[in-house]
Amino acid sequence: MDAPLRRIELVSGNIVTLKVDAIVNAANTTLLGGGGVDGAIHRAAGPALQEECRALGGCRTGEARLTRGHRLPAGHIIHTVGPVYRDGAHGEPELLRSCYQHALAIAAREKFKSIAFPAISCGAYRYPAREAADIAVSTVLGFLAKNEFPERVIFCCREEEVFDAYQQRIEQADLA
Ligand code: AR6
Repeated sequence: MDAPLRRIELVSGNIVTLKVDAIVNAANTTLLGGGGVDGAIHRAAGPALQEECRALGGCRTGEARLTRGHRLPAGHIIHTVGPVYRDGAHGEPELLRSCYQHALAIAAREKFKSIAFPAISCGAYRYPAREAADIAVSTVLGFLAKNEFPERVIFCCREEEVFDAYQQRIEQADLA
């Protein structure tokens, strides 16, 4: 197994274009679609995704559910629901960490080689980018240290501020 840091990658752009075993969706508890990355994924995957999601009956904040990728280049979608950020003292860090843990656990169970995450909660749910990047990178590195799958984790950031926060956090891990 390669060192965890060698198994992560940071890219900028649109997550729906990535040809990986699974992309992660920053959904809401209904799993029926919305704006942001959720809207982009539902548009690109096509209406059969909503049908599959409807049958799941929703998802609690901090948990995750698996569907097929439908028209996406990605084989599957792992839908997770991030916390709405209030002040950081209402369980937000634990819930955000739980999103990454649950999504990674599904990827490990399914033996997915590659998985791509958006910056969960960093848009409509207003999580501060640096704090979210810290949780995302530390949780993923911790998981990879103990698990063979997924082999590769991509962080896909659309906004420059969020990309920069991830880049800084990854550099910090590289120096440690
Ligand atoms: N590819 C990669 N990243 C993206 C894309 C994309 N196509 N589109 C947006 N982002 P958000 P949240 C970034 O709001 O904060 C939805 O309506 C975006 O710039 O998509 O978890 C759901 O239905 C930001 O950095 O998700 C929920 O109701 C990050 O993805 C709610 O929004 C997350 O922003 C979830 O809010």
